[in-house]
Amino acid sequence: MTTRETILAALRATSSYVSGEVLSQKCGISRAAVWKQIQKLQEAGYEIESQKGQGYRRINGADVLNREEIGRSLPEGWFVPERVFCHDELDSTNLEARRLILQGCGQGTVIVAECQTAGRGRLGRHWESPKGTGIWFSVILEPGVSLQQTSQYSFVTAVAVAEAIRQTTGLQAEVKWPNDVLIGGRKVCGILLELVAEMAQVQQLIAGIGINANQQLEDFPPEVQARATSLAMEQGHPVRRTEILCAVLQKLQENCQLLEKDGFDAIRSKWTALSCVIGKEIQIVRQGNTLLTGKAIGLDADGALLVQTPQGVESVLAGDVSLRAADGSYRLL
Ligand code: BTX
Repeated sequence: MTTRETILAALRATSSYVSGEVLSQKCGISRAAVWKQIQKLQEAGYEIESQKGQGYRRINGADVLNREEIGRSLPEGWFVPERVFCHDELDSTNLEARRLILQGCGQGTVIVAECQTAGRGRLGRHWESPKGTGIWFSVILEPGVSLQQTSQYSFVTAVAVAEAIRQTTGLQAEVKWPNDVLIGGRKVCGILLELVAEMAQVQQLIAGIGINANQQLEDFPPEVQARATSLAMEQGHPVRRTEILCAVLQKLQENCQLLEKDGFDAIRSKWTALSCVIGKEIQIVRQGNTLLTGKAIGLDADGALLVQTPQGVESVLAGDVSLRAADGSYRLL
């Protein structure tokens, strides 16, 4: 164990104070050196209280997204601490994933950033990723599938996030085609799936996931406020980001394995049960234009949304969904 790990383990073991003397003995360093380590931990985001004559105490479980914290709760299987890369700031975790793929990183690599300066949404849109409040991360997958099958992984990812949120918070997370996760009709998570392919064979998939965890309404820019929410806003108290992140990784692994074992039908039925779109009157909008209006009735085998229109059933592969409100207007979620 490093000095830092020894100090953290000693502080984690109790809710009361641990004296500087005890820590200095455990680590085999001076009390002044202990104090320096404590300061570094505080700078890294750990809330540690120091009290003259008593020592040091952790105020609460740290909400720090680092390899050490994440490594303690990583699900077994694909993920190992050595392949979890945490950054204070990145342009985009999906771009970093591409760079790591070029360096040879593969399945189960996780890239996390406390903030993104160029967080990306779908269709070239921007994703707000302020510091310290969200869970902005990408996971590299190597499913060995054809180009046509990749869209299935958008649904796998959305199901994994919704299930993880439900399991860790009890909140009624729902999925919206193609792959947003909503609570109470507001977006709590966006997913950007990108692929690295050669000769029609997918080499890697990058599942980019942005979960609004501890923001308050005023933390969102005005144009996003009406359509966004966070887990903390819904729960009324902050959430532990590490716990949510690790639950998503676990569900992602489980659902990828389910897809491989039982095929897309298994994911499709989970997605349909979690969906806030199926059975509803909707419009499909693309670049501000309404493409069609009808009732969402299901997903086809490629993940296209099936919409019953007066002319017959249409299958939609791309676009945004607006839901019909009680007053007959359509609201883009
Ligand atoms: P999207 O195109 O469906 O959503 C983007 C739209 O959502 C924006 O135009 C804006 O209206 C709204 N929006 C922007 N930021 C937020 C936010 N924080 N919460 C709610 N609504 C917002 C969804 O794209 C895909 C987003 C993926 C983000 C992850 S973060 C980790 C990874 N790295 C990266 O660059 N992107 C992904």
